[in-house]
This record gives sequence, C-alpha cells and structure tokens, in this order.
Amino acid sequence: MTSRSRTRSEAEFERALKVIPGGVNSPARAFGAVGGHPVVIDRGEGQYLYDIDGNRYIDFVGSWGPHILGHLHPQVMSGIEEALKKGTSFGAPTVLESELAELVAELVPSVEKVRMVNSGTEAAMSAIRLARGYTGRDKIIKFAGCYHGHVDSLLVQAGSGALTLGAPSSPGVPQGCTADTLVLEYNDIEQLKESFSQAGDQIAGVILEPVVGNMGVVLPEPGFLETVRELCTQHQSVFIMDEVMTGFRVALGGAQQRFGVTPDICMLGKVIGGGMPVGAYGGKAEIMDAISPVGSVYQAGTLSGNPIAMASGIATLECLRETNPYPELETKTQRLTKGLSAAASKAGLPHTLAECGSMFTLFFNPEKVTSFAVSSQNDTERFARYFQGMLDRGIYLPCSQFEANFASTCMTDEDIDQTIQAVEEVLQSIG
Ligand code: KE4
Repeated sequence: MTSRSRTRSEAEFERALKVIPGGVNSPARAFGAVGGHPVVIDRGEGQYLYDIDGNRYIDFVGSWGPHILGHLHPQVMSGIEEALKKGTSFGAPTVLESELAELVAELVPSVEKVRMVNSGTEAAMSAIRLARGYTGRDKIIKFAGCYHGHVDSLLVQAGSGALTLGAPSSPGVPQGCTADTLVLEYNDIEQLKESFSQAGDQIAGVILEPVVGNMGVVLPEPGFLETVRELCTQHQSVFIMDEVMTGFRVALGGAQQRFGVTPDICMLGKVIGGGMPVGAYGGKAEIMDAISPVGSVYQAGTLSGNPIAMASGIATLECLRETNPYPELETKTQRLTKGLSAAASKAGLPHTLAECGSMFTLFFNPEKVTSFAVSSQNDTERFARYFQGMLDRGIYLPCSQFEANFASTCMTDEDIDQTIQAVEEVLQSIG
C-alpha cells in the first residue's frame, strides 16, 4: 500500500471551514462519521477521482449517484459544450426541455408528463404538495430511514446524512410541519395496512424509496411495493416513488420497471442530470395537470429546465438507451460484492451485503438490513476504520454506513480486482 499524503486537502479544508459551515456545501460530504477531513477533489476522469495532492481513487460515490457513466463521458461533455455555445439560461421554453421530457416519458413507465426542477429535494417538496392538492387530503406516509431531501415535512426519521450525523429529525422543523406526516417501518406490510384501515380517507399519498439507498441499500421485501400500490388504488391515495437514486440506475426504467410496480407519481434526480443539477417529478397526466399553470397547485423555479443541465441529461439518457450497459454493469457489480462478502467472511467479521443493479452496501451488521430499526444497529465504528483503510488504498467510498456505493460503466476488471484486494487487506487489519 502506498502511503498517501493528503496535506493539501487538509490545508484547503481548513480554509473552507472558515467560510463554509462545516467546510462543506452538504453535510453528507463531511466525514463526520468516519473521522479525519474530507478529500478535496481536483478532477474526475472515467471511474477515477484525483485529489489536489495528486492521489487517484476508484470512485464508488459517483457524486452520490449521477455518474453511472463515469466522469467526463465524451458524449455528455460534448452535449454540454454544444449547449454552452448558445448561452446558459433564458427563463423561457427551450427545445432541450421537451427533448428530455420526451426521453423520460419514453423510458419511465409511470410518466406521461414531467416537470423539471433543480434537485431531488425540490422534486419531493413538489410531489407531496401535488398529492395533497390533487386529493384535497393532508396526511403523507413516509418510512423511517428513507431520505427524500431536506423537505421540512419529510425530515422525520430521515436517512442519509441526517441519520449518519445523528439527527434523523431536524431541529428547525415546526411541529405543525410534521403533524400530518405518518412515519412507518419500511417493509412492514401489516403496519401499513393498519394505517390505511384507520385513516385511508385522510391519506393524500405514500412516499418511499422503492430500493432504499439512504439506510445503506435496503431491498423491498416481496409484496411490499405491491401492497403500497393496492392500498393507494383502493383508498385513492397518490403512490409517490422516490426514484432520485434508483431512476436510470437499477434499470433504464428505474425500480418501477425492475419490480413491475407503477406509481402514480415518481421523482427523479441524479442520473437524469448526468452530474448537472436536475430533479424532476412526473406521472399520470391527469395528476400532473393539477400543477400550475394548468391546475392551481403552485410550483416554480428560475433555473428549472436549464438548457445546459438538460443537454447533460439528454446525452446521458441517450447513451444509456443506446448502449444498454445494465447487464454488464450488474455482472461486474456482482463480482465485486461477492469479493467483498468473501473478504468479510475470511476476516471473521459479522456482515451482510445488499445490492440492486449497480448500487450496493457492505453492512457491518450480522442481520439482513430490512428497516431503519435494523440499520440503526450497524457497527459504525468498524465502518469508519474500513472507510479509512480503503481511502488509504485509493478506494473512494461513501463516508457513511447509511449510504449506497455505486459502480460505473467504465470500471474495469482490474479496478474490481484492486478493490477486492484492498478490502481483503483492510478487513484483515481492522479485525
Ligand atoms: P437532492 O436534493 O440532494 O438532489 O436529492 C435529495 C434526495 C431525494 N431522494 C433520494 C432517494 C436521495 O438519495 C436524495 C439525495 N441523496 C443524498 C445521498 N444519499 C445526496 C447526497 C447529499 O445530500 O449531499
């Protein structure tokens, strides 16, 4: 293992701490749960990141999901460069917005119409407002450990950075904002049925991650998504699938295509923008037309549908549609996860591994992680040692046990072998 100096990163981060809260523009990046200081990145190329000390890393974060095609993908970069020649933003309709909307409607089963926004959080905020405005009801069901961005009414037992940093329910959110948020246990079908039998006619919608990424990867148990679908249909509640992470990731048509369960509304983000800021929510035209200016549910945004971001998203989705990298990417990921699990077993460490498509999590937990209650038992201390050991060996993992790792299409067999070798060394050493 070559020792890696990160002295420039350290100095640069000290500088950031003086002017940016926690030195980061998102707490998920803060290394709060793993110790040390974040690596300051200079550039990305393909499957690699390079920090400002010149160290190279195999990147399993991919900007937290967008870079399924890796960094600097030629088709994506030329799409962005072409759009840039015409300007950056007009605050008026452009052809590119219709092009991306048509692509999303073609690829995602539930989408007849779609509204572009700038983040997954905006998509979540808009989707629950739409569900409430469309149904005239107030209650929203969410599941503990799922994260839908930092929306006030959903920052209740949330996952991702909120869970990582020990604040699953955030200060600053007034009681009134969450009074109509029912928080249930993911995969608990009986509890869900009970909630609907008690208050079905008050439930505007159910929002969930169809494959959770924000507790670490948690798969839906057989029948769970189907039961949500049945109950929402029966009680005329809106089924909102948060596919910000799973969209165009676990299949070209997202989890709804992979699992064959179609929501009323789905949220998209990350891959849809190919690394540029794009969120979206879409679904049945009848529901989407309740949004202003057709309907009266208000939602707006200065940079929504920004042409540069649209160009990046169009190039990304066109490349995914043309090349269909999913089978090969999944095979590559499975070889990696097999190696991770074998290394943990060889080291005698209690663990489970969850994966779907090219997203996966090695849990330091003897139990299969099916819910927030189980994920909360993860050995985060051991994870922190694992994370640092991998970082020292040039493997860049999400800095939390409550996140998903992402493989990218440009990862080679050598990258997989190097990662497996690093895991074997690290897990033997942390014991
Ligand atoms: P953004 O507002 O960060 O674009 O999207 C929020 C969001 C919504 N839904 C799901 C399923 C998500 O995973 C996210 C954001 N994911 C986190 C990491 N798990 C983004 C990283 C960060 O917050 O910096």
